[in-house]
Amino acid sequence: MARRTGSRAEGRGSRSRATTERSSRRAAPGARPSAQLGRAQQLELYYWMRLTRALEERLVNLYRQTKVVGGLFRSLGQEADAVGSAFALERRDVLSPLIRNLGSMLVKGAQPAEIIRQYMAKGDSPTRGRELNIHYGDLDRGFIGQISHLGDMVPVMMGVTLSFKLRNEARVGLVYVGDGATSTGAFHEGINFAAVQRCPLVVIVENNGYAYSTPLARQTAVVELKDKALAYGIPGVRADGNDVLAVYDVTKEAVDRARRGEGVTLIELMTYRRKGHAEHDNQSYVPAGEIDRWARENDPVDRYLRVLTDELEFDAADIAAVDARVTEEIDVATDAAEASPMPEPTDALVGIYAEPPRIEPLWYRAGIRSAVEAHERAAGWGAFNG
Ligand SMILES: Cc1ncc(C[n+]2csc(CCOP(=O)(O)OP(=O)(O)O)c2C)c(N)n1
Ligand SMILES: [Mg+2]
Repeated sequence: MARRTGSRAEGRGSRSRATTERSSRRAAPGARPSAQLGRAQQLELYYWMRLTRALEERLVNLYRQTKVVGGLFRSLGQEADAVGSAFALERRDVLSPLIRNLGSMLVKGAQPAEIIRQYMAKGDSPTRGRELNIHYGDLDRGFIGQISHLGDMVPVMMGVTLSFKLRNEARVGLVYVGDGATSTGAFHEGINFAAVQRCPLVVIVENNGYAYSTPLARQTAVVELKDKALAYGIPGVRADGNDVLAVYDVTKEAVDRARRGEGVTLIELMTYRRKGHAEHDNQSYVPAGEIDRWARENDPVDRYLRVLTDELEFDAADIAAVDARVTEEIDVATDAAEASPMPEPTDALVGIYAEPPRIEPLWYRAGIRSAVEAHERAAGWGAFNG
């Protein structure tokens, strides 16, 4: 058991693999898309990863103060996967995030204050307290609202990208799935149809080793998830998900390919879930030492910091300026979210199926105070004419 765990950890552990992939990137620096990134963009990648981590750490503080109403899902150790991949998209492209893609949403324009409001179920949060984490979307900014059903966003994004193709729009869609989700029927049907239609879709499989408490080897006999691509006749590639530049490179190549009309690519990003499924999960099923080893040897933020300083020659002041900016932004966002009102019962009537909401002038209207009144109260609000 110990040996199996050890070898799995070694296979996933990736110090050697990471080194190989990092060196292959270095071997032909001009050939990879990341070689085209300017200095500001190189530092921006660090900013997004640091922002993601700081925001989640702040959410943990709020959770422990019982101010987060529902569960809290972390992406600790997976920040490079989310940020590097979303960074490869253009403004007009659309991604479909999961709970561990807070970083992707931030890159696409989600604001820390709205994320905190959302977790605190505030009345002026994007879902007005009707949803308790980050299951909300904004098509203008290019992120689609996620749903919990594993794999189901693959057929949805197949449809989204088929519409891009039918309209001759040069837009690309990116859908994230976990290792566990690759064993669902929806994943299979969605990717199969997207492949045969040559939809401009990139499928990112975040192989973080676990689905809830189930390790990969207990839920699929496939060893390398990239090999599932063979069944659909599309390219499948595997990359080091904790190397933000490698993630950017592999995603950018797939995005460019999709935009050229060459269809779907499946990318398996090797990473590790250093926290439990959610904050309540004590990870008792994880072999001793595994989490510490990943934290010590393969933290994506630490690794990129070394690239920034040792290879790209940023100095300590550049890094410190980003860190200070992140702290300031999270503090300001927290204050704003804390000051937001909780929803009123009548907020539940807004933005559902009928505009204006068909409410009867009954008791609950008397003395009504609604957090959304100022924001999106429909013109005909309260004018019951049924
Ligand atoms: C179809 C379906 N089955 C089961 C669940 C319950 N469930 C929610 S998250 C999860 C594990 C997901 O694991 P993975 O796909 O590897 O993503 P990760 O959480 O590791 O990012 C499960 C089983 C679900 N939401 N949908
Ligand atoms: Mg997983």
